[in-house]
Amino acid sequence: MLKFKKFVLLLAITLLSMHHVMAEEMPTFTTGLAQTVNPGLYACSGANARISAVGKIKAKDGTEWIVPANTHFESAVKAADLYNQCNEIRLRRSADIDFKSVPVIDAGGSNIFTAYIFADNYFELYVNGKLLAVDPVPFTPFNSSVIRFKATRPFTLALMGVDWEENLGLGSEQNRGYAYHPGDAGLVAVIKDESGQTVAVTDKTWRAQTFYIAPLNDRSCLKVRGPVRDSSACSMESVQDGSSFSAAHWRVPASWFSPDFDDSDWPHATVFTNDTVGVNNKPAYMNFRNVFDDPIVDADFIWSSNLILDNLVLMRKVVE
Ligand SMILES: [Ca+2]
Ligand SMILES: [Ca+2]
Ligand SMILES: [Ca+2]
Ligand SMILES: [Ca+2]
Repeated sequence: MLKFKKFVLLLAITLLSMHHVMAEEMPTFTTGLAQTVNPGLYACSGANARISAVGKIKAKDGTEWIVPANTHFESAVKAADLYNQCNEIRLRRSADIDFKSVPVIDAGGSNIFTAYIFADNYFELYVNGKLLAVDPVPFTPFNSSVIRFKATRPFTLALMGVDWEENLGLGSEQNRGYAYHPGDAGLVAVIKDESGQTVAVTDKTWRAQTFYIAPLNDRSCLKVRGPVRDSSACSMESVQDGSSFSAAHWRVPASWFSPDFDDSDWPHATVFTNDTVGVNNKPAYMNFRNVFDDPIVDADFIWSSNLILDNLVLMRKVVE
């Protein structure tokens, strides 16, 4: 009898843990446009400025989702600018950085590091579980940032990347003559020590997981196998009316940025070329090619597997 009870208990635990894994893997789908909860996180009158609105959308199961992402933009420290048309800061080269004007944020440790980041469109940087700074321009114009911090190796880098959107909840924007053009993403980062030596770059050794995939004109195109969230069979076409399309959402783990978080089942990052991301006409990137395209340690653009449909991507790397 005792043996049987033990068997039933083990069976229950197994089923519960299986259910737990399944629940984490399968997305919740929403349909159509989200309700605007913030009409614009940030006002910029600069060239090519797009409104960085935030929305909320309810799924059929009652769950609510913030799109394109639930960020710390309003409360967090904004990263210092390399190039930001909204602030009229337009450095022409990395040698023009006035390091004394870039605050050193304490992430626990004794060495000073410098992070250079360009994101399409938005990032939040954590070191050792501490949110250091966020991208000062959520959507466009394209900007680039520099962050200094104190840490001791090894330390854990965690980056949230958001491909912002105009059609909230639908992963699309007005672009190239279409009202519902799925925008693309990409993020590049370089970390140097105080001597100027590169200690980390974004590359395929990072882990990257997507938590928001849109637009989906057909939900069945999305293949979820364990931690793999593969939307490569989904249409990425621009359309004039994508208002009835769907989106897939997964809950962001509470401590995803912590050094203790186990990212070992997340897929490795996918790397993308400068041409694919399309930075050749963007001075926020091109003025700092000596940093981002250093021939000795060349940083790659990274993202999860789909540069177009994956819109909220968490990336992690331990710097040994
Ligand atoms: Ca930005
Ligand atoms: Ca996108
Ligand atoms: Ca984009
Ligand atoms: Ca590069």
